[in-house]
Amino acid sequence: MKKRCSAAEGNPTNPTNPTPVHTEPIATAHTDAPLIVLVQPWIHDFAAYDVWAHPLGLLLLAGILRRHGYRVRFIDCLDRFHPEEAPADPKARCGRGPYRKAPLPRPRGLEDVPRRFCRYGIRPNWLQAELKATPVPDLVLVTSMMTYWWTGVAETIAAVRRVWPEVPVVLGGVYATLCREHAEANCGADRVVPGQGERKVLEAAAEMTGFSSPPRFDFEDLDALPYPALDLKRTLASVPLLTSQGCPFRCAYCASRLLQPRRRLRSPASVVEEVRYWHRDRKVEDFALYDDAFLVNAADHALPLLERLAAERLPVRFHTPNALHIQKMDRQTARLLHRAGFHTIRLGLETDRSTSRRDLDEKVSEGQFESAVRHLKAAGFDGNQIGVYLLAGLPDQQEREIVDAIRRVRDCGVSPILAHYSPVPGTTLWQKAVASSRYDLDADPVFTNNAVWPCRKEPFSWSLWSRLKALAAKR
Ligand code: B12
Repeated sequence: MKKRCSAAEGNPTNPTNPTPVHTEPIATAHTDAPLIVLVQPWIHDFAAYDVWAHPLGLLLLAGILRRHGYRVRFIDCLDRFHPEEAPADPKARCGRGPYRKAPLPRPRGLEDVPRRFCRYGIRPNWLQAELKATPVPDLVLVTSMMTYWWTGVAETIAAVRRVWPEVPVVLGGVYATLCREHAEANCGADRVVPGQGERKVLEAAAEMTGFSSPPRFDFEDLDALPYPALDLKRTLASVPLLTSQGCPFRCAYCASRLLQPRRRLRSPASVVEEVRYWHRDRKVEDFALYDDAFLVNAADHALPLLERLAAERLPVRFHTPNALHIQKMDRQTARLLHRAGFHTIRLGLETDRSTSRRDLDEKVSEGQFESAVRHLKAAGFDGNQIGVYLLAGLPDQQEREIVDAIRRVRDCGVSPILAHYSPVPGTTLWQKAVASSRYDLDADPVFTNNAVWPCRKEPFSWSLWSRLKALAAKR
């Protein structure tokens, strides 16, 4: 393999210069530096909708690679604002909306599901044209999210290989972490790198391109990392924020601890600086928090951060598509969320069970949900700004339990949002899910797709789903 110049030789950025790296997201790479193409793959699913979704992990890695002297390009198979699309009204370019979709045959074993299975994202010939228009890179990095989207990942990698057969492809992300062996056997990548990628991506890139670039910052310090390279997106309709990583709760259905094993916090000052940056330089007005546990350790984290955001008085909106912890929602927190400009609030009630809840989680106890909603409303939030996630399709879950939970949420004047349960390997609930499924969940992650109600035995009643959906949507 060709030995490249090192970043220290070739990159005009002086590594000893203390300029804050995260405020310099524009490439400074030498033209001889390796080119890395980062790819967000297609989604294959029965339903998919963009809810402030960004490949945050992948773009974080792009930022890190760029800081280390690599040249980076980003190809987004989910780009809703692709130049080949009919031009949208600029005002309609918001952070939520439908992806383009095209029907596909249902995956083997799911032929009986009475719903359309689709590829979500850009047309294959648009991807091919973009690949052909890009100089042949030294390395391709592909990310992955939901485990059951793996066929979309495999299709994307195959498309990349058709244009660049000689270029090594590395796969990482949520699916690669939770189903490493499956990914190694089925996705067509040269290498699968599980786990958090900040340091590992540099090691893999160095090994696969022969370019040496010593680490430029302490990967343990979240404030030292560059901002995610969101500037590589053609349209930046919103920005995802990760103010903390990990979650101390050990909920039986959740994979957080497998993906982000340690709880780590960014400093409030660095988060505010990042918000200011995207708003000032890219005119972004919508910010989505991706934290698993934003309100945990609130006295040291969320509260001082919210105070600072409120003091900034920026004309921006914050959204929490990943739910907030109900038990942490007190009067002060609710008021600060409102003053700081939070616009969309999602709470994780998950289930209405009280006595047997401990098998699932210890997130909510008696009365806490109603009190959280009271605090939010007293702080100034309108009922329709507050959505409450309810898990539907847990092993052994009865219809009655979901109906009661929907009613309980509606009685508080806020909106129930049914979140279909997707069993995740490695979580406490996995074996129970396997035992309760009509599919062989261990055989193929596509069977864990939440749209197929994987934890129900035959005969499965699709009309039950329609009834629950209608009940949740009722005004
Ligand atoms: C934010 C989030 C969302 C956001 C959207 C995020 C998005 N990009 O689309 C919202 C709230 C909308 C969402 C929705 C859903 N989500 Co979600 N979500 C998350 C969450 C909390 C964080 C993901 C994230 O961005 N993390 C931060 C970034 C920095 O990490 P990362 O992407 O993993 O990247 C790191 C590594 O993976 C690696 N890496 C990534 N790419 C690559 C590439 C290479 C080459 C390498 C080397 C490394 C590498 O390095 C990165 C840095 O360390 C995860 C849980 C978690 N803690 O990860 C659940 C999670 C992914 N979601 C999950 C689920 C189930 C859902 C829903 C289906 C929930 C529902 N029932 O409705 C929906 C479906 C969304 C849809 N579009 O259809 C599950 C996935 C389960 C599964 N079977 O795969 C998770 C794991 C939560 C859980 N239940 O345990 N989600």
